[in-house]
Amino acid sequence: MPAERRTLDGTPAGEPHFCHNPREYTPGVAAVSTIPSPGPATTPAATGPTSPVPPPGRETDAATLARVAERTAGKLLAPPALHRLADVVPAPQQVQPDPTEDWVLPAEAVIVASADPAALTVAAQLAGLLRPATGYPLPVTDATAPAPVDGIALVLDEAADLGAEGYRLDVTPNGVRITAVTATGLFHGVQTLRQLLPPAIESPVPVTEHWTLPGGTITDAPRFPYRGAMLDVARHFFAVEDVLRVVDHLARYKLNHLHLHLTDDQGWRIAVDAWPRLATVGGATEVGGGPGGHYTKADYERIVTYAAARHITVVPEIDLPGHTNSALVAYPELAPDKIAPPPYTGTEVGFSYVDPADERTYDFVTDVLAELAAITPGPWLHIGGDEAFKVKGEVYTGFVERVQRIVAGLGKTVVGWHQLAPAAHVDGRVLQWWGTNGEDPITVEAVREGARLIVSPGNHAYLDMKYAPDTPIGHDWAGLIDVRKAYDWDPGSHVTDVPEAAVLGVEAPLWTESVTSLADIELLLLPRLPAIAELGWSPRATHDWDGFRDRLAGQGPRWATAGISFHRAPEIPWPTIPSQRRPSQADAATL
Ligand code: TNX
Repeated sequence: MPAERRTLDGTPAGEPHFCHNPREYTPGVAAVSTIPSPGPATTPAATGPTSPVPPPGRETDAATLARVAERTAGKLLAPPALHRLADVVPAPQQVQPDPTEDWVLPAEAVIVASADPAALTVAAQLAGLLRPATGYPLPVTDATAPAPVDGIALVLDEAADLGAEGYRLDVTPNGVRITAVTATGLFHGVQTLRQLLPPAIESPVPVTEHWTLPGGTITDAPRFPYRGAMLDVARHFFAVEDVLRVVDHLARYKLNHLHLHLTDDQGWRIAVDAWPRLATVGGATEVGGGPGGHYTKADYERIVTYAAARHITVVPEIDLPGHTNSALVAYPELAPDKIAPPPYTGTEVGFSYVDPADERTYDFVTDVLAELAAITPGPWLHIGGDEAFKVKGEVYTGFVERVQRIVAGLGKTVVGWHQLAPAAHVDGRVLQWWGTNGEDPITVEAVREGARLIVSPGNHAYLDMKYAPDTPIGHDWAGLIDVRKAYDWDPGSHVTDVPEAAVLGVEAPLWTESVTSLADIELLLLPRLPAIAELGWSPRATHDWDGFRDRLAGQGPRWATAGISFHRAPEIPWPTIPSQRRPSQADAATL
């Protein structure tokens, strides 16, 4: 039967959405059971003393019949799909639902991937995502030309017209097939597949559930190549595990860059062999007087590797020439007066700077950036450049131009806050816009000379802004940012006179002056991160607040099931959410 073309979010006119009727939602997790993980791929009919499991490839007719019967019964028993093919965040480019093509993941499903190490890695990641909740073995095999199987096929196809990150996902009664040109595309397709399964798929323990996938085809690719979030690990230090968990959140929503703000007045967070006191002394402080901390190179490489495995590029930032008090505490020779300032644990900005008139400063910058470049596989080095209030005019631009040359000499592409704009252009330069009114002739001029923009408007994309006056943590200098404010703007036209072609992408920064724990991070990140992710990924034509908030609402039970805390933003029609885990402190504060 030909697929019926629906509206972009897949909603036929007048069709009620389950989120509007929370009572219809029966979370699978309510049925958490202790079913043991099955051993080899079997069906209930094929197990038991009288029905030995035939060796693979030698199934009896009876076993085949039993499998078919079970699948058919499963379909008859299955409740109508709880969500539809279009209930995905970020919204896919194109959705063609076909409810006659639903598929129920059977216990004996296999995952077949193209015989390519990167594709097989994605297949193994998919199996790792699906095994805990299903309890199914989901063996991963390769095939030179994977044919449709009653299972999941991940197919690399160089000839497919899907771009570097796109994918196509087909759900038919034979199973699911994800096709992409690259393993990155397959990985994004897997994130979509995950959201097409019932929320109970997020359960860390086996759950009784019909693992129904809505039938049809999704064809998807991102609007912008750069989609990111920033974590400030300088104002407060966060353990590697916390950062890895943030990486997981990014991956879910198809973000592909993690910007780490590694240095600031309150702490220096990355080990540098040539300047060891940066980490040991400069890293020993944080906002509020806590112990701080720093990443060893091995820690940093762990983050980079974990992110890379999730198709995310780390963008490290060394903020220069301002925001450097912690470096001056460690090495007073870098200070303009050569006197060590006291360690700083407050939240003011703009008072510190490394001496732009001293050659030793450029040795420091070169050593730091060279060591960082050596452990950073991605193309970017972010050099900050914001709020250097005491380094003005030509001294500032001269400093920046020199540092830009150092970055280029290391074979990296320079990124900096948009204050870098008046400095001369260098090849590939990227400016990160963080203004609040979309007007800046100096940035426009830099773009005319070839700079590209990452847009992070303070009043839409800053995740450290409060949602509402009673949000327990966060700032409000750029205004309050509720979910709608985070969602309702357009990165492609936000900065006046900057054409969409010059916009590399979008990033949501999380500054951490008031953020001290993972629960705090999640409170501010979720649910606004998916809003920014959708702006970066989805075609503008899909932009629709009502549709978005319904789809976003569907993420709530997934987070709750996975034990992820989030802000129950009142403008989102959250369905009844299973309370599988005890709410975190942050949740308690905002429920
Ligand atoms: C401005 S945005 C800063 C940061 C602060 C942030 C707090 C930018 C480039 N600089 O130093 O942490 O505001 O919202």
